[in-house]
Amino acid sequence: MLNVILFGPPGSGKGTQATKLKEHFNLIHISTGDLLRGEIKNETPLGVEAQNFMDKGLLVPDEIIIGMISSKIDENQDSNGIICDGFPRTVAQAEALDNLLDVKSSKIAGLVALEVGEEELKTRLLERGKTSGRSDDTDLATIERRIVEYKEKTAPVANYYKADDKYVSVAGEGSIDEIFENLKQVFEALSAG
Ligand code: B4P
Repeated sequence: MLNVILFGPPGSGKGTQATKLKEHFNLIHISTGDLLRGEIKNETPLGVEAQNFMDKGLLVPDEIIIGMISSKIDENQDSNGIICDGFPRTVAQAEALDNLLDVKSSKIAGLVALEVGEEELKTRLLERGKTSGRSDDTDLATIERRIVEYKEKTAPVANYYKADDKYVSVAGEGSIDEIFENLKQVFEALSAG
């Protein structure tokens, strides 16, 4: 199985590129952001709780995310592999993901980090906020809070995978197609082992 984490700060293009990569490599795309927005739309208890955090630009508590990922991985046991988009976002989530895959005798092949400068992130998210209806994209202070959360809680996840020699960095600025071509090469190398 080819299980890859697509990693990077908010607005770095994880969701955009995961959609293209899943088609090309026939993988399952699991996005915790999309799952949470689905729960919010359906007004479930989980969604109501998550929205409080997301609207403030904060990460949703690990217990909620780990439960959600666990059921998604169970549903997709027979796939060629998984693109993890938007998780793990904390070291606790990374450890939980390793344990979930271990039970299925599977593992993460690599973490692929999209590198994008902070000004570009803010521009992209504010631009998306004009049309997305996402409350976390419309307010600059909330976007800045998300970037701080990333630096404090999510960036350390890269070190967790660096220690295992599973970290690959890719430039995330440029055209969507250019970045996709570079990512394809990285995924091919990971799939060749
Ligand atoms: P997510 O839904 O994961 O999304 P994201 O960080 O906003 O963005 P992504 O990097 O996927 O960017 P995209 O491709 O869309 O998180 C939202 C919130 O959910 C979090 O703040 C948190 O509260 C919560 N959450 C989610 N997962 C969690 C977890 N595991 N633990 C705790 N909390 C969690 O691209 C952004 C924009 O840029 C788009 O408009 C796109 O068109 C544009 N773009 C992309 N590539 C471009 C390029 N090359 N050039 C120009 N524009 C580009």
